[in-house]
Amino acid sequence: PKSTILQRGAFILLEGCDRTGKSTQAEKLVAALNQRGHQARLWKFPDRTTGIGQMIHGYLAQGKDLNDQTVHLLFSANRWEAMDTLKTHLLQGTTLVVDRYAYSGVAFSAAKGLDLHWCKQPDVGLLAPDVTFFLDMPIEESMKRGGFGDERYEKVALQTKVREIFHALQEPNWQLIDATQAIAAIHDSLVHSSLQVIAAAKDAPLQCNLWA
Ligand code: FDM
Ligand code: MG
Repeated sequence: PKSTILQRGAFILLEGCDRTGKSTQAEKLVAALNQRGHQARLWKFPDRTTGIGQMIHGYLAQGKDLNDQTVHLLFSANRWEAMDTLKTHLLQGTTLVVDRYAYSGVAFSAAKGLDLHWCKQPDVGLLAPDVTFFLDMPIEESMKRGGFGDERYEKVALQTKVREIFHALQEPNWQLIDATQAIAAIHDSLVHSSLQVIAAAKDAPLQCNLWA
């Protein structure tokens, strides 16, 4: 019999500032892909469930102080500790819908004043996304969605800088999404693009070359 080669899943990333709808869209996208018969699952960074993730949570939500470089490296380590699991899922044919990644890592740390080049280095060689959907909207608009919460980075001035740095980090496989559109309209275009990305990625090798 003809041997069948397992086709890998796609690495689909959603990036953007706070309150742009990433988590809503990520959940809806996973459900829609599953409904269409694609194995898909959600992954969220930071993953606050690990030991490193708990240190990050203490810093973001519980007022624990850490210096900027240390926090940056913890966010990066939180991605590296997930790599084997993410690769296994992709190689087993599962598409990953990832809510934030290294672009958030660099954008937030550089917005705080760390050197952009330095910020990228710990994440060099991570799995590279097949597509990045950048959900973009003016910070004043996202603020109208009920304002920011109490976590450390939920401040207008910082988010404004983060947005600028995100724009500077754009790569050819980014798709800019106008996040002021209706939830259903954004969802439809994410599903449409994701199906194309899944079809294109299935025979391509995994790329462990982020920023390499
Ligand atoms: N954040 C997120 C970073 O500063 N670096 C990172 O590497 C990542 C993944 O953590 F303000 C910031 C972005 C946000 C905060 O993220 C918590 P969520 O998505 O709100 O949980
Ligand atoms: Mg948040």
